[in-house]
Amino acid sequence: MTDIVIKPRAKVRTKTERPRLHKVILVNDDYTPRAFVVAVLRAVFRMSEDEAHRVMMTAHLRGVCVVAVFAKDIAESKATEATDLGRSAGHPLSFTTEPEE
Ligand code: TYC
Repeated sequence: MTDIVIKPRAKVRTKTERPRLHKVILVNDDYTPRAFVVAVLRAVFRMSEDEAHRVMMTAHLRGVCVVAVFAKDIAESKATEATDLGRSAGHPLSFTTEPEE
């Protein structure tokens, strides 16, 4: 009987890279009330009133603010949840994600 020989892949990866973390970014707009932004940050990202206020003001003054860093799927679902809360209330509030360097 003839043996079937399966050739190993030419290159075997020896290094396992950690999956990159993703930033959730709060984007400023001219319409969403400040108190609403703070409430969303508190509800979705479990921030204190002070912390949420600082993040909201940073986005308000600088245009964007990094809210938190998570694994990709968690960052994306939190950004979507927070953006949807704004949309449901008729606000253009926007959260985006991007990979960390
Ligand atoms: N700029 C908004 C206002 O003046 C408040 C605001 C802050 C909205 C941060 C979005 O990400 C934001 N009402």
